[in-house]
Amino acid sequence: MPEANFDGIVGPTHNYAGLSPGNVASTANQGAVSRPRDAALQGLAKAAALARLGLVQGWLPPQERPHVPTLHAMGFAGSDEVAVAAAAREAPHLLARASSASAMWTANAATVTPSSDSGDGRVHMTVANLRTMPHRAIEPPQTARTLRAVFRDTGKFAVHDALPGTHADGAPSDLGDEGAANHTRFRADGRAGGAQPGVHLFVFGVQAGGAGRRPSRFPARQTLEASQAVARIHGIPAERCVFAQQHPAAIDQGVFHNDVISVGNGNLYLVHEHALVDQDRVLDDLAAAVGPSLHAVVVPESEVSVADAVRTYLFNSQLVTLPDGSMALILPRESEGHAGIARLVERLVSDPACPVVTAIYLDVRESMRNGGGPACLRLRVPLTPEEIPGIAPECLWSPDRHAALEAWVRRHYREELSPADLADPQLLRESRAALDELTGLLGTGPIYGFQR
Ligand code: SUG
Repeated sequence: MPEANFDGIVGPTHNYAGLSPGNVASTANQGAVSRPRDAALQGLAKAAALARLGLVQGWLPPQERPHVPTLHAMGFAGSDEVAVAAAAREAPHLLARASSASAMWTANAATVTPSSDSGDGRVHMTVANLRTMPHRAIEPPQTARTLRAVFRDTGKFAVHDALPGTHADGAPSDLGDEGAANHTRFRADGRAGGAQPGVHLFVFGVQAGGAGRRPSRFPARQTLEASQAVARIHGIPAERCVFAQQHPAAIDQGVFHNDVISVGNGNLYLVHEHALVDQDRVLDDLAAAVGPSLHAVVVPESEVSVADAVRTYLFNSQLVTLPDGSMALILPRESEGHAGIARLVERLVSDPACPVVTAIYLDVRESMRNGGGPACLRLRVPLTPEEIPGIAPECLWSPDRHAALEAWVRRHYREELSPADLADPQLLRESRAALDELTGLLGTGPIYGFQR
């Protein structure tokens, strides 16, 4: 069974608001004019490309934005239109936070444990609390509703609410959790499905309570304690978990998630030499847990610098197992033409000991300009064939539904959007009309607040 990927459909308010300090692209493109229609079509084209390689492919719908309940909670009272207009006038940055299409990066929706690895034989998902970035911290409740509507057979799937992002008194908790972007599952062979047990690498940026090393410039979003909590909730045996710290210097250079500096699948791990603290020890621990078939490719700074990894998103490629058991590397277009990356890819593809047989470059430029590459745009869900019927069928890829979604995007999405356009009350109406129709297309039932 090849792996399943669930891509986030880019929402109609996709824009560049510069909301993520520590994410170099987000900061650099603040205020630029975005192209929501292109963004959504690029995402759908990526999903189609993966489906046509023979992988199980699905979609997860966007969230409702602007999120009026967030505006109401901040004291912008009145009707939806009045609240948006008041926020636009008095606090445009708060309106931008409530309007981000950031739920498109579904690698941050949840951490997933397949049924072969969990305590009770179900697929477990813990929704990420995303508490470090205010515009993302509003995602979890809707993410939980969405995942429960899509992975709807509770005999097969357990969707856990996000870890508490705040204490009872409202103070931020230490349990920052960014989901699958900091988690990699390995197996002794190259396969990716959920039928055989795996080994789980959880990468954290910092320890709660201030112990240990931490970055000095940019926030560390994932805490060790959050990763440990997820492993506990999912019932993964301790001997199948490895916890490792992201290098603080990497975070300070813009590696805000571990999937910006390493990528793994099956028995293959592609990792930059400066990714982790005590990296040699971590690789030894992984090899001990996975077995001698683990194939680690350590990419030196001299071949691809950390800065170039951040600029090109080489490590945010999707590394996927194809139906014949070989692997493909799906890279962002931005990494094409880099001499070091070209050499590395050539080495991977020509090495008979390395399962990668092909490299495919795809265009997800609109998402990349906000710091989201191919791997950010999808939630990986290792499944068994028996679990597929437990998923809302219209959320799974088919040529007809792909065509219907493309037509839906063309009908509803604006060609361009500037941050100033977020004030337009018509954008709220357009977005709701689009999402209302989408829940019909994807057969999820009414999942949004405005529908209830
Ligand atoms: O959380 N960007 C996202 C990008 C997430 C990428 N995901 C992974 N690496 N898995 C983030 O920083 C930018 C939004 C803005 O600035 O308008 C943003 O949220």
